Amino acid sequence: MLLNSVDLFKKSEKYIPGGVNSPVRAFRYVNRTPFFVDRAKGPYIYDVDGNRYIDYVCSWGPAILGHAFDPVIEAVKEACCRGLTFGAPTEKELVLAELIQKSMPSMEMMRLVNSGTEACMSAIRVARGYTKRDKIVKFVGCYHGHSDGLLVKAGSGLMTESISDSSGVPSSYAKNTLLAEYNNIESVKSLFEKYGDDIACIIVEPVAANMGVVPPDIDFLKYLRVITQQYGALLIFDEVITGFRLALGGAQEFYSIKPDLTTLGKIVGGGMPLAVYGGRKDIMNCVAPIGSVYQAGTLSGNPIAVTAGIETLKYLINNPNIYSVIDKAAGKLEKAYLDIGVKVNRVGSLLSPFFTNKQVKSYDDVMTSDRDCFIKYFDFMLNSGIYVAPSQYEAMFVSLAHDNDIIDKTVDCIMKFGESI
Ligand code: KE4
Repeated sequence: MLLNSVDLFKKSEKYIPGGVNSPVRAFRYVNRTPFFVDRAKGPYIYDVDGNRYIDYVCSWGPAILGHAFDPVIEAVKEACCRGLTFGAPTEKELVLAELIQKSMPSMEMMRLVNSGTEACMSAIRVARGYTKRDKIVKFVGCYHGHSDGLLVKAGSGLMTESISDSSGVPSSYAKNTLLAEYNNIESVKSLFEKYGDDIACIIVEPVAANMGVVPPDIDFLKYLRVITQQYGALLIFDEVITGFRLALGGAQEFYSIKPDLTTLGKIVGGGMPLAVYGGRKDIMNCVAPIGSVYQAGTLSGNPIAVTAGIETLKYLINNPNIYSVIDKAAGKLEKAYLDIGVKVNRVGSLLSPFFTNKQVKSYDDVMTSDRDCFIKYFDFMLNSGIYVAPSQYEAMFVSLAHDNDIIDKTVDCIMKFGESI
């Protein structure tokens, strides 16, 4: 007999911490046990208990074309028959790099890796190697993966679990991580006035999406570009979420700001374990084997993951109207939240409702959101067949598969929830 989610969870807890391979999946923020997934197709995700949900988590962003998108699946199937991994260069890695460079001209050179964590960790190491400086600036509530120096007041799963700094990170690592406030120019200015010549880089989510979605003030983003140039530090745009999400050229196209380095993940791998870091040629020339900054990986540029990435990017490049389609669809959801009196932040197909009376423009504003109300919302949506992120500090993603009927059903559900509060 096939086990149900409750039994699978109980059994998984014996072997895997929290029964899950990434904390937010445990549904602890919403005081529930998680469903276990059987499969997904298009806008839907199916659990092992026979339930079907409209999925707005989209695997935390990658599924911009919907789940199991046929052209990607067909290409991956064909690639698998040619071998899963070689540990040697393939033409496909070059093809993907060219597609990325064509979409994001600032990425003059790049390295393919296997996770956003690895991309951000490597980009910071390159920034330190290039500038010969140790300190970095990140923003409270922003999340750049789980490498040691970045688990300081990070967002996403740490906020969900109310962990401000992960244990196991030596204070000697954390001391080189300077913290500023998102959308607060003064907080950045004061750090540079005090440490400017020791700062290797700023790493920033150009749209914060790991404390819920908090859009940047454009003057804030522009200031980051100016202050880093002024002090000889590098600007790293962490576009793991925004890359290929806001536009083909990501947030750097959307806001017309050119970073020195960029990290990509999620969409760029089409749902497979693939991420990228890259940027100015003179900086990337520091990377081994041509430079002294070391980074390596057995499955870096894996041919199956690269195949999924190529097919995804090719479809996005050949169908640029997708971005206006998903923007419009997300706009309908935004209006529904506003109509029921819930605050909402949206940038393109990325959005988050907040259960607070404040306009959410900062980490402190996010923290005024009411968790009990969020849990009521999550429960209502899930019981209505709609799966949104099980945490206030995650984003909602709209995909090409969320067609008008799906969006209308979701709007109806949001309106009904509004009647219940
Ligand atoms: P990964 O190592 O999870 O592939 O990427 C880390 C990362 C880096 N930068 C940004 C802006 C990110 O959002 C992420 C990872 N995002 C979270 C969800 N917000 C992944 C989900 C999870 O941790 O389970």
